Amino acid sequence: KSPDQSVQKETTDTSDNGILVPDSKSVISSIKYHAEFTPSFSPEKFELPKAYYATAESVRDMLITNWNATYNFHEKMNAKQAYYLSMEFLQGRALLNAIGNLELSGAYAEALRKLGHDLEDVARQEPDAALGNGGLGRLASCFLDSLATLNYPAWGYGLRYKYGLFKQLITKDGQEEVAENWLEMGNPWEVPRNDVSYPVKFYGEVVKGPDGHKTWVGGEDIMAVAYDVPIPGYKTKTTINLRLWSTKVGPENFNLNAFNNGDHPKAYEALKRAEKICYILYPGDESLEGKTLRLKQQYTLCSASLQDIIARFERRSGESLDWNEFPEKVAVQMNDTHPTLCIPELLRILIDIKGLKWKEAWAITQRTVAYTNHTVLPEALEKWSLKLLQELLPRHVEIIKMIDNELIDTIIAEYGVEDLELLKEKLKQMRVLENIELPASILELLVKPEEIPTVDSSEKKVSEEVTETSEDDDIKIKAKDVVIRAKVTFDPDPKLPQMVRMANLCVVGGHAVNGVAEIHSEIVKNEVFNDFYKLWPKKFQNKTNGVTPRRWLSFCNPELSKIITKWTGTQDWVLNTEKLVELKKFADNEELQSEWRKAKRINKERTVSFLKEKTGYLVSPDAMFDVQVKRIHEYKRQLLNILGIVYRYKKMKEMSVDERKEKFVPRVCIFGGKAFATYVQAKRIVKFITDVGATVNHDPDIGDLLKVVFVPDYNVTVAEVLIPGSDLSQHISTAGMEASGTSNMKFAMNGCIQIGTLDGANVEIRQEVGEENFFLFGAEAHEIAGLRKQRSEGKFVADPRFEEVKQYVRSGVFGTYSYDELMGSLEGNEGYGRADYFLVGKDFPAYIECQEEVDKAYRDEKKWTKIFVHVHQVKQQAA
Ligand code: HBZ
Repeated sequence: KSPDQSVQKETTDTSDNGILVPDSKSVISSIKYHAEFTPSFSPEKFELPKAYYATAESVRDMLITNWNATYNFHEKMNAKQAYYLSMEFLQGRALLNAIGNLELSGAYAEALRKLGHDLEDVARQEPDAALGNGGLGRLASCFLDSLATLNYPAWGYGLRYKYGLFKQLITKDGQEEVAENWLEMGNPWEVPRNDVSYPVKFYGEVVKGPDGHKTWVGGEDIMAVAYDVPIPGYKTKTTINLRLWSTKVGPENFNLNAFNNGDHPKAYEALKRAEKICYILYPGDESLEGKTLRLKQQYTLCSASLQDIIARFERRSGESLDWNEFPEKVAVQMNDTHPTLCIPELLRILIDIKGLKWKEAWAITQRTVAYTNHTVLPEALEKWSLKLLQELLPRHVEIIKMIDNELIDTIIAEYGVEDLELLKEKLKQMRVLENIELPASILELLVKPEEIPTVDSSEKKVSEEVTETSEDDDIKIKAKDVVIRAKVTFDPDPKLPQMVRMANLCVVGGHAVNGVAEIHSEIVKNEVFNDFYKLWPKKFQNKTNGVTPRRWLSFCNPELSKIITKWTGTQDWVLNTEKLVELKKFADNEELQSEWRKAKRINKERTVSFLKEKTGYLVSPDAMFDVQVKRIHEYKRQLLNILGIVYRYKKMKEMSVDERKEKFVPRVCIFGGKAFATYVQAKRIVKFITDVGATVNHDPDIGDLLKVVFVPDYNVTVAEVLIPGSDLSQHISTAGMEASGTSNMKFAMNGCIQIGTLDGANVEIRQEVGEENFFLFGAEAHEIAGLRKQRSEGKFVADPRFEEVKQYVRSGVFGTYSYDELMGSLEGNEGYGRADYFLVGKDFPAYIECQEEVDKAYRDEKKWTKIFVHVHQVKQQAA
């Protein structure tokens, strides 16, 4: 329930609290007030940056009022609260979203007009809050919008990075990265909570008291300080909180003596070390430096958030505090494995600080936390070096070992000791700890008497040392010589690093594991975590991703929204996208079709100006806008798309003018997306796309028949322009590799037709929109392993068209850059690693044929518009 449903206001009503007076007159006075009293800008002028800031501050006043009401309401109700822990929140801009959700867009537009400004221009002043990389971060932000809208008692927890995702420049060399200082002009959407801070410790050691009680002492202490970002729901007073942590040190850590002695670097050392933690989103983790920093970030998020959550639980419980009630009041959802340290941290607090026993604390933890998996790529499943963890978080390593022991017990109980080889295999695959000997207590059960080696004195010494180390309520090491047996039976490989597998820790430590689309959740159950699924089938669930229809349709596409409201007769679809089904009835209606085309045209014209401004290319809105925007990754196969374009270009060049006009519809092929700064192959793909554009776009033979545009610095704001203005969108990942995709949903909601593989949420979108309305091609997930095997055995015979296109690229048509490495990766030449691992060659012929079908469909205007209307019905689970 909303905190105040009984007093839902019309937009012109006056609120009972004296601040909320959402008509244009009071909006004007609020903006003027902030323009005058917000000290961030000089007083003389009311220019755009200042207008934006003052407007945002006036909106923030309202949000804070609602935030306080929501907070007090949830405090009073003491309902179970959900906490979404995520290293990333890709919020984008807040102004239009906030006034849209508050239904004050009209009042603000009018107020600003009277003050001499246009709302859109004012909104454009806001930098994107890009505290995320891509889908995972944007999903977190969409969830917050929906949780608030649906009146859930829920908060997000994240980090307040000083520099969010880098700004991408496109130069003649491809992608260049520049730091993005999004906080430069201040951030009107955040409220620093100087009174909400928690200590976070690194390094140090664990000491054991006479009663066996463990305490983590010494090391380095920093402070995590809360910055709150109010998140308004749509048509509700509920305004939830996104609490972002920033890091600093207390004054006692400023080395005044060093400063007075002139050693300034030393004086600031601790401060810098602390502040550095929140400088940058996802620092490159190639170096040890980078790795330590990333781990510090993850632990800061987990530790500060859990301390905060626990303090709230204790306060709300008052006299009747009962730790077993914790999971009844608290749900912690981990957005991928990045916040896995929540598990040992909650255990540490419950055991070491609150005095609970292991068993009780373990049960509470498992009932509290849950894990969302977002990837099946083995290289993306996070692992941390045990050595690094041991150094940075010694107590957590002890706790992780205890969790590992619990798991080992479970595995032994499941598989028994009869077939030791099978058991060894399962232990090897499933344990949280990788390449680490088994604890002696467990080995005792496993090793057959005949395997006990003769013990010489040096080995005995080893065994005694190891016997010293372990202890705890439930885990007792029993026999010294058992450890020596371990060396025989489960010898770790000294050449391989000892690692902690975070995903396994999440699966063991939580009560639920979910994939993010039906097909992905099946892969999670049947492949990635199959052994765990067999142990705990009920833990595994599917939660297909969704996107908020407020930002991604209602606000970014007002033209289409008006039409939807007119034809469905209500605005209810903004809250309940199931209502969009109503439109199906009118799919053939000529009046609707013509309105629909007009709306699309307006959106395409907006895209034309945008592309001109960002790239200098002037494209024709008569052409089909064919768009692929997402992070650049080999599995997403931007390479397949661009090779398809190159093939098309080559064919055009071989034809007469009439022939090519007959065969191909004019297309503007738009790409956007960032490559991870150290991902060389992805950066080559960016360079390739821009090189193709540079040739094709200036080819007088081709004219408007084909244009290739790479939009620099793709982000939420760019997506809000490009998606409504697209005709066709591409979701063409190698089947089984894209967990879900979420832009596929955004495009569908905006009536864009899709070409795609049976991957991620494409599968469900296709079911929803109808097979005839989805351009499907390519190998299916269950075929991929076989196809790869075939390739590796040299049995793959490439289609001649694929050979032709690679050769064309190599011929130098697109400039002097050598594409040997890029093309070679598709062939598996020696030195290029995995031979076309993403099966571009295999799917190439099906892809270009499917694109020909798209051309044909586009020529039939009525049919195309009808597909638009159908495509639009896509169901939104997280609305
Ligand atoms: O999460 C994406 C998936 O690739 C996409 O299919 C899915 O729709 C989306 C939401 O569920 N995953 C990511 O965006 N992942 C990351 O951005 C990422 C960030 C830091 C990492 C690893 C992955 O360390």
